[in-house]
Amino acid sequence: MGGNVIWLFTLDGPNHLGAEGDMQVATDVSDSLLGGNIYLMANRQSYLWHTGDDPIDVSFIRSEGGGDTWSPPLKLNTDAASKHSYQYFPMLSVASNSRIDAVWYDTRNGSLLPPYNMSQLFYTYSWDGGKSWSENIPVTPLFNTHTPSRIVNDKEYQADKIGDYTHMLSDDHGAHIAYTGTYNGEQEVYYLHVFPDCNDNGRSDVSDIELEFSRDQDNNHIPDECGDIIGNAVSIPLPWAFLIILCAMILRVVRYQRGVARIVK
Ligand SMILES: [Ca+2]
Ligand SMILES: [Ca+2]
Ligand SMILES: [Ca+2]
Repeated sequence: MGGNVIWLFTLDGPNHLGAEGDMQVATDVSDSLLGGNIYLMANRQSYLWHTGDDPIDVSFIRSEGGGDTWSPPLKLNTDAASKHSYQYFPMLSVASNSRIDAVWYDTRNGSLLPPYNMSQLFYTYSWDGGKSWSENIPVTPLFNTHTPSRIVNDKEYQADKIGDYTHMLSDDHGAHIAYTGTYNGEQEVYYLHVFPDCNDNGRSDVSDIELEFSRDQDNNHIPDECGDIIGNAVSIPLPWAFLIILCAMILRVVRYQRGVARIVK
């Protein structure tokens, strides 16, 4: 997975007792071209980790070879590395139309100082077997993972553990999640429905295409008005694009001048 699956055994972390070995496995059981693929997702810490480095990320690997061969790991959280950034409690499931849904707890928008006790859930999805993914999408408000506190001998202690008591199942239109939150000052189980919505109309993009509100001429499950919408797709960075345009313009000017020179001769 590109690192160690660690135990977050620190009072400053979002979940004092966990989440060692929290690895999710999902398979595509459809008869599509992606059928038979196996996917793994885990929270992991870099092998080269040092104090002060980003403590943990969520990563993903895929197998098209029945588990005999695996892809290189891909980091699913796309925020910048930060010592304040905990991504943990991975959830992974595959829909019957081969979409992969991935969700995790994330502190990136919480406190920038210890304790890192404010988390929210983030979502991303893939339509091509995990080769490329949508942007990271926050799908819940922040909540305090150290709630409720408890009193022992008149001393207040934070909650030791909020999870990893989560579960997610996908259908063609989206994913259904059960997770623990603390919006009412105590640990409670919540239901969450997430779905791909690249055109931001509040309806699953699968429904948009089925109901013909959107076209999908290239049959990639993505409404054509969204383009490729992929959050981590390989794209030409702006400086390179600018450089290429500049070179093309220079080339055209040189060709034009040569043409003019030939005419003058
Ligand atoms: Ca991180
Ligand atoms: Ca939509
Ligand atoms: Ca499309």
